[in-house]
Amino acid sequence: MASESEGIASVSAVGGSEAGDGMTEENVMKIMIATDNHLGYFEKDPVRGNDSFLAFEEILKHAVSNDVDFILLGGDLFHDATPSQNSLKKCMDLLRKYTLGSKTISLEFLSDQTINFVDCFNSSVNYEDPNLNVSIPVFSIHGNHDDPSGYGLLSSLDLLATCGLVNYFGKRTDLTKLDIYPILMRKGVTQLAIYGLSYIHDSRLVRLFMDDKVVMKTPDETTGNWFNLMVLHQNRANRGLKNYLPEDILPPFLDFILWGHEHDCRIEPEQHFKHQFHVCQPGSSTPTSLSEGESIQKHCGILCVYKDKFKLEKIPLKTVRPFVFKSIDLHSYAEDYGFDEGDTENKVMALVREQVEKLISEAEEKVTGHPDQPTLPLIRLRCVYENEEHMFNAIRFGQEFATRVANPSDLIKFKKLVKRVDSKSDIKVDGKAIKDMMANTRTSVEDVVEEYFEKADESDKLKIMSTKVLNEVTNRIVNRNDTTAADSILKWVFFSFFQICTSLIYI
Ligand SMILES: [Mn+2]
Repeated sequence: MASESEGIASVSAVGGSEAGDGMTEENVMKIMIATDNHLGYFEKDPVRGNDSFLAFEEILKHAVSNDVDFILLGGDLFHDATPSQNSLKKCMDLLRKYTLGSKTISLEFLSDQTINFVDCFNSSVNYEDPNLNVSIPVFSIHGNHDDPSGYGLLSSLDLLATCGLVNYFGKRTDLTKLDIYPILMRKGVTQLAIYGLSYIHDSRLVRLFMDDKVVMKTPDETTGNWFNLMVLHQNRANRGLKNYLPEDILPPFLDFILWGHEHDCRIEPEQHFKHQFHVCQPGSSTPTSLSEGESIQKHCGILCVYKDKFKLEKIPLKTVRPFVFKSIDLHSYAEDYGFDEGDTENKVMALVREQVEKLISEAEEKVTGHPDQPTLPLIRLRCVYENEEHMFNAIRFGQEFATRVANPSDLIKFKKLVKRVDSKSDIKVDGKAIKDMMANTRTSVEDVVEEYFEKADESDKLKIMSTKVLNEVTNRIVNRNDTTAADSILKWVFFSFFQICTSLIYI
C-alpha cells in the first residue's frame, strides 16, 4: 500500500504508480477527519464558554469549502455524557447550517444498514432518508465522554441521529464478543470499508482481543479491493498494563486507523513499525486540560482515498485560543535570585511574574488573524518545587493578570518534585511478574470501589445495590460529569426489579 501525507493542493497530486489512471474527482473519496471536539467544555465560563463551538464550526466550514464527501468523527463530540440544552442546541444549529443542503452526494452505501446501525437508534444512513436534505453526511462513533448512559442507554449521538444530523455507528450492547461489520461505501473506483469501534474500557477491549473475541467481518473477496479504515477511541499512550490499547493488537489487514481520545495532535500518519497500517491521531480541537500536549497546534485533516492509496492534508485550526505551556524548576533559580537569603516569597513571585510576561508575549505569536479567534490567551506555568517555602498563593497572584489571560485562577500550578530512585538494571521481568503487577494495579475509580467492598466487613457490604451498579454511578459522576447518573441508574435498577416482581406475580 502506498501513501503520502504531505500537504496537497488538489487530489490530482496523489502519487503512486496508478496516478493519472482514472484518478479524477469522481474516483477520489474526500473525508474530513476530526475528533474530540468536546462541545460544551467550560461553557459556563464567560470568557472561554464558546471556544469548543468555534473550533467545531471552523472544522465544518473547512468541510464545506473543501467539498468533502463526508465527515468522520472519532468520538467525544460532547464533553458531558448529558450535555446541556445550550450545548445540544448550538451543536444542532451548526450541523444544520453546514451539513444540510441540496448538494448531490456521490457515495454509494453498499453494506446492510440494519447491521451497521444495529445497536443504534438510527436504522439507516441519513442521506438516503427521503425526508431529509443532507449535503455532507457526518459519521461518528462515541467516545468515553459521550457514551450511552442512563435509562434507555442513550448517547447524545442517538439524539442527533434521531434528528438525522449524524450517522452514529460502532455502538455495542453485547460486550462479550465484538463482531465488527464495516460500513461499505463506493465512489467511482474507490471502495472504502470503515470499521467503527466506539469507546470500550481499555482493559475489557484488550481482553476481548486476546481471547479472539473481536472479529472484523471483511467484505467478500469477490467484491474487489477495499481501503480498510478503522476508527476507534481508546488510550494509545501506555498508561499502565491495563490502561491502553497496544497498536500491535490491531489486525494487520487494516490500512488506516483514525485514533480518537488522545488530545495531543499527532495528525501526521505514522506507519506501524511491524504492520503496514498508518495511525493518524488528529487530537482534540479544543484543550480540556492545560497540559503541554494540549498546547500543540490543533488540526483537522482531509483524507483523500483513491483505491488503495491515501493522502492527508493537515489543516491547522485558526480559531483556537492561543495557549502556551511552560514548566520551570524553581530550585534551579534559587541561587541566582537569592531565594534563601530572605524575602523568599517576593523573590519567587518576581521570577514567576517575569516568566508569565514572556509566555504572554509568546502567545501573541499564536494569534492567527482569523476574525473569530479569541485572542486573550491561556497561559500555564508549572512551577516544580522542592522547598515548600518557594510556594505562594497562586490564586491571588493570578489576579494580577486578570485582564491579560483567559485563566487567571489557574495560571500557576505548583508541582512537588518527585525524586525517582533509579531502578536496578538486572531485574528480570517474567510473565508471572507482569500478571501480579496487573492484579495489583489499581487503574480506575471502579477498581477502588471494587476493592473497598471486597475488603469491607460483612455489615458494611452492599445489600440492595451491587458494586457493579455503584461503580457505574461513581464512574459517571467522577469521569463524565454526569450529575444525573445516580438518579437515572437507580430508577432503571428499581424499574427492572419491579418488572421482574410483576412478571413473577403473573406466573
Ligand atoms: Mn476526549
